[in-house]
Amino acid sequence: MTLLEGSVGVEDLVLLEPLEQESLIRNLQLRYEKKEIYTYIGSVLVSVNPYQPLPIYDLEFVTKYRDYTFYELKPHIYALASMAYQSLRDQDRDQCIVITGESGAGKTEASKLVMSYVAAVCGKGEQVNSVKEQLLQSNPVLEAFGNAKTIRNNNSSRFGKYMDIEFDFKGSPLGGVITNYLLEKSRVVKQLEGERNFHIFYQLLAGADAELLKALKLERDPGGYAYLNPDTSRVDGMDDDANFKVLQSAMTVIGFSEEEIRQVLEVAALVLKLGNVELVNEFQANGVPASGIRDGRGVQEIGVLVGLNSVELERALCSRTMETAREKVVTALNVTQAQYARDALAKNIYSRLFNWLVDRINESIKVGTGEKRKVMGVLDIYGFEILEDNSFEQFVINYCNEKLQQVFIEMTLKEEQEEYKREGIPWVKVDYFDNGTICNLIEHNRQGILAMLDEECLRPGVVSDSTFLAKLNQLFSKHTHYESRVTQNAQRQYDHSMGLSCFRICHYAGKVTYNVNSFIDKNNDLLFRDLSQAMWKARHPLLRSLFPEGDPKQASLKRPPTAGSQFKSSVTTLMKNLYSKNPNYIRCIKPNEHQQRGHFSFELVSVQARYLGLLENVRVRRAGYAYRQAYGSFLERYRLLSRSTWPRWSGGDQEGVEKVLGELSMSSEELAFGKTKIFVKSPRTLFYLEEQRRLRLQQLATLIQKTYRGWR
Ligand code: AOV
Ligand code: MG
Repeated sequence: MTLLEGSVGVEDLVLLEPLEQESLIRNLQLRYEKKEIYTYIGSVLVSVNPYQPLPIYDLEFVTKYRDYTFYELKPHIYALASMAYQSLRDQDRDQCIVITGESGAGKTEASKLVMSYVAAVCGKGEQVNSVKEQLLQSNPVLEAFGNAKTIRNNNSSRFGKYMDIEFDFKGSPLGGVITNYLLEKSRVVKQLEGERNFHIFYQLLAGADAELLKALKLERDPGGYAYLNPDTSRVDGMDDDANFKVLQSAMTVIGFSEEEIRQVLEVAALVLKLGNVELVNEFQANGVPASGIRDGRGVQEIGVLVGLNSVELERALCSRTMETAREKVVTALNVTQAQYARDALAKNIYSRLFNWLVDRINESIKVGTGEKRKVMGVLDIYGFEILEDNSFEQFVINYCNEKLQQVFIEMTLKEEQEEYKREGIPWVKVDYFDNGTICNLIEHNRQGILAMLDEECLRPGVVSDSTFLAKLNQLFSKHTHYESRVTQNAQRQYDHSMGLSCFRICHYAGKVTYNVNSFIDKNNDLLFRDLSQAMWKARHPLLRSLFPEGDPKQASLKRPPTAGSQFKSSVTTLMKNLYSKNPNYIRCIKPNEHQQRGHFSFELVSVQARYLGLLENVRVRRAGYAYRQAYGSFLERYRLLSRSTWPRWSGGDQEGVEKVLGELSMSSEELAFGKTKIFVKSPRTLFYLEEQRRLRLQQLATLIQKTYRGWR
């Protein structure tokens, strides 16, 4: 193991001296400049996005990392994947690999590297290979429908993903299960300047042959679609046409029939065409504003495409039926309302299509019951977000990160504790920041912010974002992690700079101000019944199946769960899942804002290091004993420092280590002798050892040279 390579910084941040934010970032920078993008914190892997292809992922590397243990080679994502896989196969411990970091930091690439490594080393044979192929091909499908170009990342995942890969007792893959979280569906109808809609739309327009386009009633030019930003139809280095072929072949490998692929594309086309349905002002006979459709051709084409009565679709878009126990009242929507309804429909169709795709992939890769299996979970999920304007989406994303941090600290400490116990070493108490109160503030069943939001959404009478905020202000005025314009912060001060419609949470990673505008609406996530009923009437089997609640026979008036409570329950399930497994962490960092190779922004990385809690991580890791090593490996490295063990030693490993350290007269407080490992408290001791070793090597080299000369 190489600890101190001088110019490339330390390979393990646990060995950093002095340990501060500044030296930590400098160390990452030093390494990054030498194209060493990976660094450890104990068993945690920190990865800085190189923004260039590095020659470190080919088969040669796979083999190398398969055959060596964790610390014997340079830090690498393969080392982490290898350790996880071996521990799963040989020690029967289920694993999870948690990948976090902000947009563009390299999470998705990391998850693909882990998957491809595992695929390369696990099992052989035709059957096994076809399972591997299906698992790997789920990526291009989910990316086509779930990724988009954003300002921060040309291939940004707009959903969170957790994938369990299941293995048999020998370690050969059997299949898997994918869970997706919170697709950013607002993108379907609107994108920021310089951003794109989901890749699929451009892939379809660029890649479909003329015949398919005609059948889907589409024009090739992306400029003709209201739902696609006009000036950003191309992305540098991205070939939509080629990717469309990749998508089709991936779907085929997974097992989608030609008919299914066709229907999926028809639904995607439907979304594009909905965007072009132009709504205009109309007035009813009594002068009340209503709305209508400017040009009937679009709606007619939609009707033909998915087997819908176009008159009915128009009616569903432009009016709303209110049902009471006794009667049905139809009211006309004005243009704004009708546009809202149209966009809500498009977003709903698309996000349901996405969920359907995930379900359909799962159907193909799922493993039959009965067989006992080992599981490796891979989580690729959005990191902590602080934007200029933070809304409901940031709120739930940051909540998820708060939970992940909690799991992380608890599991890291637990693992330390267990190792000490295994090795028979007394536990040293560690002080750390416990974010339990923040999690509670958000998720408490009755008194959490999410519960308050649900309560507002379900309360009869006039509810609004501001009544929701007023409630929070009242309830949490004394909470140490909650602030708003009308509540005092921990220093008993009012913050007048905060907007009136905002509240602020002091997350573990920093303070975030959320604007409550549209919280209620986003949490409700309701689609007018008229629209779901219209969709259900379509003759298109896939489209129809996406709107089961449109079936009048099914129409119970039961309300679907709110977006917030759905998210909370999926986060809870996720956490349970993670707690049941042995965790492995990959912390991804984005070196600059420009997706540029070779450029390392100190400030930007500092912020991320804070969000990722890296310093805290090193502290926790170092709180007891910074460094531990099996007696054998330790002796192998340092035995040249003692006359008793060099050049020959025939005693036991532990005894040898005792000899070496005894001769160096180390303070006994610095060391603990476990059952199989030696524990070293401070990195300084290790530096000392390394320095002694370097001097000794020099000495030996001179000696050899002299002897050699003497011979001549
Ligand atoms: P993300 O998943 O963390 O962002 P990606 O994994 O999509 O980030 O990485 C962004 C881009 O960085 C990729 O498209 C690659 O061009 C480059 N990149 C990342 N990792 C590597 C690597 N190991 N080697 C070479 N290039 C890399 V987001 O999905 O936006 O949160 O929502
Ligand atoms: Mg991603």
